[in-house]
Amino acid sequence: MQAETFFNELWTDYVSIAPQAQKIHDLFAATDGEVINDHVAFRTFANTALRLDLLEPLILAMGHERQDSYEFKAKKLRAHSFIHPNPLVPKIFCSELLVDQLSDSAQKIIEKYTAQVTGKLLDQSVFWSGRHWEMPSWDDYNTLMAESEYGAWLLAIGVRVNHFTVSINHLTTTSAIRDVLERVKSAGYKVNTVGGEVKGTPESLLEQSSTMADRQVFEFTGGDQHEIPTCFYEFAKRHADNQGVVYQGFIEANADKIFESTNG
Ligand code: OOG
Ligand code: NI
Repeated sequence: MQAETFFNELWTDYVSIAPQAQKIHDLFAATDGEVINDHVAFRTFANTALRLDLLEPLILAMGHERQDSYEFKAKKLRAHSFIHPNPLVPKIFCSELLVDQLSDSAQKIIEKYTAQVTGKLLDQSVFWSGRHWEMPSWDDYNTLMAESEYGAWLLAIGVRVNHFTVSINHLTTTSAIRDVLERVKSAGYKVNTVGGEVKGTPESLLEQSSTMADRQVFEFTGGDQHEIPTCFYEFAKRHADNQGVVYQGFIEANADKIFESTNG
């Protein structure tokens, strides 16, 4: 599959549950021309039919290469990032919840829903075809929430893009992340303030910020309707090192805080 088709499919699915992203995108497109996407991110459950090791070949098949690996001990996550030889093709950050580190009751809930995935053919459409199991019950969602916000989010939303990322380097009216944030905030969107609005520094070569996730009402199995966080939009400014090479990696300490954008 062409990377372009892949990212177009992802965008369509993403803005259907994060309409704020389309609006913010259009705000910048109106003044800055084409908005370039730096990366997208996926979340998944380890030890299931959608574990990271099974999703990775689908990402590599588009020409991406494994860039780096990360661990988030407190959140019980691990992740890989992937970069494409064509610098205009967005990078991909894919994390997974280390399910076997959760309590037995949390593991049972995850097993109950993810067992519905087994046997399905895995192709790239897995990333934009919504949740691959029935909507959880409100009880199961909350039981998981008590142990892992990431787990509850993933159970309700599924393996699909949780954010696209505006490349500030490619904007034409500003190159400062603070300007971008002011514009987003004055348009009425909430920004993730965990660890400060801007994560990272020019010295660490990557500055990142994100909105707080959009919210949508879902009908949980059993009939309860509740509004829960869906997906968010990120803004990334990459800096050059002493050799003039623009940093293309991710930073664990930043990522740890970006994860919190669905926690609200
Ligand atoms: C991914 C968080 C990490 C980044 O740019 O460091 C990330 C997530 O929220 O699933 O996107
Ligand atoms: Ni990100």
